Amino acid sequence: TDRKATPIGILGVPLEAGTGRRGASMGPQALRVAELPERLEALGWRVTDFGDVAPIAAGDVGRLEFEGKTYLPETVAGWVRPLARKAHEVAASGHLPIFLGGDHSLSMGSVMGVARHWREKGRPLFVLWLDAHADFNTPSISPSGNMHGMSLALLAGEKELAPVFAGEPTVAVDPARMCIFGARSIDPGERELLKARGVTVIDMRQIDEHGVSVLMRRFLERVQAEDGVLHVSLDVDFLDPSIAPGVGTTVPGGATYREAHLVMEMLEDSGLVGSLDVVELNPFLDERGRSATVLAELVASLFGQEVMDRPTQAFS
Ligand code: 4U7
Ligand code: MN
Ligand code: MN
Ligand code: MN
Repeated sequence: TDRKATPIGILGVPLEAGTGRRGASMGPQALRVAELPERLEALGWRVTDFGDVAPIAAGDVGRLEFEGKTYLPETVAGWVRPLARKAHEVAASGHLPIFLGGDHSLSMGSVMGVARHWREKGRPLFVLWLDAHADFNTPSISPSGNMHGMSLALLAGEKELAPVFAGEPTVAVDPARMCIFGARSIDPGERELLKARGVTVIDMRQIDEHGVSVLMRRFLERVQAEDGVLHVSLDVDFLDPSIAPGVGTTVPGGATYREAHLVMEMLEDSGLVGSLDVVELNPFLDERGRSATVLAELVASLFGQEVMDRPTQAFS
């Protein structure tokens, strides 16, 4: 089937309340300035930019519900509730959604909406979390209280985070179908919770030892075997800070330029990707647009940009 028959739908999410610092709200615009949509059009995709999501009031998510252990929960809830609705709408209208962040708490909404769509279609949803972090904290174990470090835990259905969606069920994705890839900073409480929930964690040590391609192939084969569809959540800090400094939470020892592109190229070859988040870009911390440009290039790779046509038929 021709993947490019599916139009791409872009949604900006200028949310920064999930982090401890300002600037990520400028991310969607910086990615547009780096010509992310135009690069996809040049590859033959039809692209519609649906503009930026607008937040609503979510005063019912009091600080009290989280015992004062989270930072701005009502603001984050006010963004991710309408985002989940919009994400479902864009997916249901036959678009392949790309969410431009904004901090990583936005994935609470993007994945929630996309998950509803695939549930209706009867396809199991897998999540590939490309990140230095696991984002599997809950309010009671988080060292910072920042909600961008809690999104995957919410999506796995952790009860403590249910007030974000007003107590509606939040098991968007079976934790056994989550794969964190590129991890190198996991908090002690998170580590235990990840093990208890059965999340796959591929850390940088494993990537050093086996290489990106073996590890990616292993995961993609699982998705394929279950006739699944894949949501990719790309956090800028997956990349080494030397190639992408425009992010608030740099951790040394990240993916190189080529490792990251190889991940994208393998994802493209798999044909399994149904939606994408590009999150945590902080243009205020960037150097002359470098990080925004690297991200736009990576997204192009994920949607078919290649150096040479690969003779897949002849050699497979
Ligand atoms: B990001 C952290 F403590 N784990 O919870 C936390 F190290 O979306 C960082 O991956 C979370 O950038 C980083 O605050 C969230 C911290
Ligand atoms: Mn993250
Ligand atoms: Mn629907
Ligand atoms: Mn991160």
